[in-house]
Amino acid sequence: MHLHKYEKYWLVFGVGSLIVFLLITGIMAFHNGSHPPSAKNTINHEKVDEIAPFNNPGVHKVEGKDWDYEAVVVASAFYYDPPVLEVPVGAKVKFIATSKDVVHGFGVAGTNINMMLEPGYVSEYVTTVNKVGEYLIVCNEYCGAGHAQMHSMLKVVDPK
Ligand SMILES: [Cu+2]
Repeated sequence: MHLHKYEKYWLVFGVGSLIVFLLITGIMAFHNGSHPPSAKNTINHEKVDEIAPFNNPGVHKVEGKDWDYEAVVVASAFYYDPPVLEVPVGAKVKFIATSKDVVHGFGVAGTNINMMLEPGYVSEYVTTVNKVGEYLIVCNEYCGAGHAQMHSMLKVVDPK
């Protein structure tokens, strides 16, 4: 079979991109531990307010874990509880979030924090935010009429 020179280039480019994308996905999943919400961590979405840790949303200092703070967030149409999260710069933070009604997003602009919050499931992400500033948290999953107004704020502060 004869392949034109440019056709070969495109084939190499296409297969090469596929391999690169699979490598990125593999590294993100197995090395950086970035996973979609696991079916193992479920919650009764009608009783979110009564179930720990969601009965006490906000940022909490924790001891004896691989992270320093837990930021607990409850999303519902069309707001986040709490409306503002404040964490010290450089701290390792575990974001723990869920939804009380429909699918919401939890995207922190300017960082790599981006989770889908599904009713009945708990989404978690551990990261360190190394830059002081105010980061807009937006809902990036269309959730209804108030979707565009659904946002909150992550404040990364210097404790000194
Ligand atoms: Cu939304």
